[in-house]
Amino acid sequence: MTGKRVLYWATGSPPSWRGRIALEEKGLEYTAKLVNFAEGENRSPEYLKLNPRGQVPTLVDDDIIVNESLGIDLYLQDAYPEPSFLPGGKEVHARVYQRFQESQNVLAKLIEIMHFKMRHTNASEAEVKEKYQVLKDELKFWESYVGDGYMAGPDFSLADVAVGPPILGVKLFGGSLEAFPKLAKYTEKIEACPSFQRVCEAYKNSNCLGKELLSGF
Ligand SMILES: N[C@@H](CCC(=O)N[C@@H](CS)C(=O)NCC(=O)O)C(=O)O
Repeated sequence: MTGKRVLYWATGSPPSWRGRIALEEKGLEYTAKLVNFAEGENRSPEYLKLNPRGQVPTLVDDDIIVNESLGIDLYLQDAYPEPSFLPGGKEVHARVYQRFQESQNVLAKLIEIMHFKMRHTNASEAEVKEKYQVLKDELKFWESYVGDGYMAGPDFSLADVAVGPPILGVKLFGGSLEAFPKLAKYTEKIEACPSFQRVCEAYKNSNCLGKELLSGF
């Protein structure tokens, strides 16, 4: 064991936030290494050896390499069980696993809109509205799921590590959650966690594109 733990990430990347939040919540020491897309670092031969898709995040934990944000979160829960991201018993776990997987819908729809807006800067208002509606329809599910506590019950879990970032992303990328009062309250709650605060600050202090990308949402 050399104790080397590195998370390759990007400030404006909700999948990367998933990795950082999990590491922070586990209280693990690590180095966060920014991957500069503009300079093509994610396509460099060295990086492609770590992540053949050229994507972030990638976790290197000594001699173990993990790609895919949800894979990283599961790996960390498995390798470092405490503090646990799996509170409660079987019944709660069933909900946690479901929401964890289901969070991919929010992430995919968020990323699709962001790509659309970046590529179609001249899109009409109607086109943008139609795209926004897809994400709004998705968020309706989550508005109905979230209670007074976290996304899968009263305690913080893998579900929050997975879905917190894309939901918070709506806000950080300039959208409004006014139409989703429970989600608005939920984002305030997770934003108060030091782990989420750290990624929010890093994003806000970066010169990352996208801060107004969801304006009018
Ligand atoms: N399924 C991947 C998605 C990761 C992803 O889409 N990362 C984006 C940044 S948000 C990326 O690296 N894009 C660069 C590329 O695909 O070339 C995960 O969850 O880790």
